[in-house]
Amino acid sequence: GGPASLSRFRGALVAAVLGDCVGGEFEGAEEVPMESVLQHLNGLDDETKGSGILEYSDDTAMARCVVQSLLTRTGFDEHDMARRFAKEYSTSPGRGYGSGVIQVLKKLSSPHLSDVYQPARDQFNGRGSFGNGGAMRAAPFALAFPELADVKRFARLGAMLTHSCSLGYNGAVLQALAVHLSLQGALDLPQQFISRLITEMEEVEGDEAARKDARILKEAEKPFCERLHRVRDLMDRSQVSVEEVISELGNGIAALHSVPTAIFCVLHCLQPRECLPENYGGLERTISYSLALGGDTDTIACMAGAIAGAHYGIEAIPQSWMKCCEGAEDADINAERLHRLYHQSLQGG
Ligand code: R7I
Ligand code: MG
Ligand code: MG
Repeated sequence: GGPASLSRFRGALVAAVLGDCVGGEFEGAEEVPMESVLQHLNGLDDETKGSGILEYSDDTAMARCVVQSLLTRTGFDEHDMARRFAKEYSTSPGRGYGSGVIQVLKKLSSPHLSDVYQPARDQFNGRGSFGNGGAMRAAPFALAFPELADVKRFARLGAMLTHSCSLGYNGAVLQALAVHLSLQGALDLPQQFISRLITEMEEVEGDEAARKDARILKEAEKPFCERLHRVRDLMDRSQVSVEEVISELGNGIAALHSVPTAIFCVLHCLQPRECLPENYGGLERTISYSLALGGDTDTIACMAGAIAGAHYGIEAIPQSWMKCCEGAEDADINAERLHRLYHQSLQGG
């Protein structure tokens, strides 16, 4: 489809859920042979195996709250979104939440809370979390707001409800930007895509709070920009080993060690790769490659899935995968609603 087509919206939201559901199998694994990934994914085709349904984790649970809030409030409402996060956690606490964020979610359920951003600020001795929990649920912001400035602003605020460290919320901004650009068809020109992201993040990370956090955490002056430059170097090469990707970009639970990695997975899988089945399309390649990196597989596959899904569209998603992932149907329906909201705003409605 063309820029911002319905197919792209559906692809983005559904593939994010699939990445989370199929990635759960390998989360935390140090080494994941591609053979195991393909076996896991092929098993989804095999109905006779009765593999049952793959449940979604916190990544999707929180993204669903973001979607519902944006749709119900027809825009960003921090109180409503915070309430939904808290309610979701208290209803289903067993979705695999990060160990720190649980404290925030408990505090957010207090009816006496006046500043909904305060619990997040109290994390990790007052510096806030740099985990990827803000980024893993950032895609819907790109599907709700057509204007780039709104995508950046609200992805940041939405992440700050749980992640007040700039290395956490700027990961969310980067993820939302990547989905935004992909939705416009920007992945047709991969070099320009990565340059655009670097230019945008130069500005985002020029912020005083970001500079201060980077200093304290002994990171590069502009940590996400530095990683995006590494992504560009790696994507220019014909051969890259999984070990190099992990050592250059990471596969961990920090936003800095997972969002650029997810972006790399998408770029690397734009072309067929030797290690992947020939009959796989780009979306299948992206998800399977993300899993083979090991580490925070559900989250990296979820984020890569959203970016890739916005590029390839819903037609690229195998029916068999969709059928066995919890929440995939709901995501498809919600994508249509977000598409309507997005185009209403475009028309100034
Ligand atoms: O970021 P968050 O929501 O976790 C998301 C991850 C995804 O992989 C999900 O799939 C799920 O598995 O969890 O949760 P947080 O608790 O805010 O951060 C995750 C972890 O990052 C924390 O439990 C810490 O181990 C680590 N972390 C930090 N450690 C030290 N100092 C995050 N921020 C800090 C920090 O400032
Ligand atoms: Mg998870
Ligand atoms: Mg995870």
